[in-house]
Amino acid sequence: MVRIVRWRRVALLGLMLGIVAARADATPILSEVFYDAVGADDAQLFVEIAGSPGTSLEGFLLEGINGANGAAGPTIALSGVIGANGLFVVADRSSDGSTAVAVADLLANFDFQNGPDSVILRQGENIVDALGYGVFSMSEVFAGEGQPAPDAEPGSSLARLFANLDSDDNQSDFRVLAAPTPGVAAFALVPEPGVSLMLGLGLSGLSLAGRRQPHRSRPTLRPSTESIRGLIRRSRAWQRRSTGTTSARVERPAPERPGFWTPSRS
Ligand SMILES: [Ca+2]
Ligand SMILES: [Ca+2]
Ligand SMILES: [Ca+2]
Repeated sequence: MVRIVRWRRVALLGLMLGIVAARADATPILSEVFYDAVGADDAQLFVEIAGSPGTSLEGFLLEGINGANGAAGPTIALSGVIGANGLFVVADRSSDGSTAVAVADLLANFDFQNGPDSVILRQGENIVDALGYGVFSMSEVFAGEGQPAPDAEPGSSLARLFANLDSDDNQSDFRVLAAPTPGVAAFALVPEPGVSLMLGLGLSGLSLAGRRQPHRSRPTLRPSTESIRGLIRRSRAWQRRSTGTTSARVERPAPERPGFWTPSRS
């Protein structure tokens, strides 16, 4: 009975991951926003967008929404195509046309405000993703999703835990990155339809993992991401043991079972 309860939890989590990942992959989303540099913001800021490689951003717009009064602007009309690594970086340029952003696919002149404010990504008039950050009072305008992300300190950015996972809750989807990473991000593996079904049935393990960028040696994963991967690794090891697999890897001592699988006792 205890084992059935555990499998149900794995099945539910697997199903949720499959659904969330598939939904996020269909439309470009915001993956990182850097709006407040140390010192002057000019030519330092960027917005990173994640989506399927080859997706055209023609017709998409980035826009700031002023938390004080809901006014829109700056508005940046996007153009270009999401690269092979699934990312596209819109970087602020200075008056001479240059930028200090290390990786840039499109240059534009913009400066998003410190929070409480929001940045939205829309396709025409249709808002496809939004990030609100900071503490909003009752009279201020939050144009993000769910609960706002924290306001990042100068020099820090707001980035998704996984660039392609979007639960439409800014607080849980985004974290503060002390060192912004334009053009680099961790992705969750999107299960194939058949694998999604297996996940739903509890017959397969969780299949989240960071994906390396082809042009980088290794993406920098923050502690929160590392702990998620560690949790998944431990889950897989325990799952192999519980299903009686006889692979060589099972011969090694199995680590502690993840805490969240322990059934609650009343
Ligand atoms: Ca700013
Ligand atoms: Ca969203
Ligand atoms: Ca990034």
